[in-house]
Amino acid sequence: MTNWLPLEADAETISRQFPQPLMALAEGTVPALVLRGAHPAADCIQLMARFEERGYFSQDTLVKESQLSGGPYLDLGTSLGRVGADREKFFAHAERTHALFPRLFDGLADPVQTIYRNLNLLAGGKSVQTAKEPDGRRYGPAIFRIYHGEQGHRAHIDSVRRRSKAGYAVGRFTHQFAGVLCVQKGTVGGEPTLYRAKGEGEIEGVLERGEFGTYAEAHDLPRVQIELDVGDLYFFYTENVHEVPLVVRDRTRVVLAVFVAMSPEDEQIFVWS
Ligand SMILES: O=C(O)CCC(=O)C(=O)O
Ligand SMILES: [Fe+2]
Repeated sequence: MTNWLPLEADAETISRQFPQPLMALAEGTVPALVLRGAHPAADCIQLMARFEERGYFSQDTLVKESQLSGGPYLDLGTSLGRVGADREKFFAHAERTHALFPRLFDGLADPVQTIYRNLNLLAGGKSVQTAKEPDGRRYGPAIFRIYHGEQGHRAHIDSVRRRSKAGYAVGRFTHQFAGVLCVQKGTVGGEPTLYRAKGEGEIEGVLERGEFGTYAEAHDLPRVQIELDVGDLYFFYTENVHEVPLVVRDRTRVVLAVFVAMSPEDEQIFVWS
């Protein structure tokens, strides 16, 4: 149990070690795949400057906290969890994100491409694409999450399949993961913690009651904290309990995140936010 450690390597090396790297995450062989320096740090810094210039960090320009999705933190992009209750609104919002992102990244390395390119190398030959419905409507490609001050993300799991979001195509897949690229490193200690515990059975109630911290201590659950530097990218299984601690940050944490869904027997891997 003590050797539940992230695998740190580049995508090619990881896929030589595991023919199906995502299944190694789903089966809990490793808690996370950590790709250091996946995106140029200089481009992350320039992107941050662009955000500040355009006022994207002001509390009023971004989608605000929703208790339903484990906030508080701010989003720049389209969140199925936050907007998906209204399908029309969700797909219209996603189109605006598809229009905005290329303008945002103009002249810089595209961080969405960095995530998709690396995921492709970890896909075990499957085809990676932004999630879409049978009628062709696209989901958001990725989302920036901005953690100011004391913001975080309480212990939770992410599973569209289990939350059965009213008939969304991504609900058909067996396994769900996240990919997270660090755009600005926040205060140390506020980095995500992953637990070796699926959010099912008695743990569901524990999460709902907000008692997971005590439970994890009492059961001595294996856990890892993933410390990221600017440009580092990591992937993990979101059906394991995880959290972004609510520490006091003197530096805002900014990440670009995607969800990823796959089934062993399905040739497609869907990516969305
Ligand atoms: O930011 C992270 O590292 C993880 C965030 C997370 O769990 C989520 O967005 O659902
Ligand atoms: Fe999550």
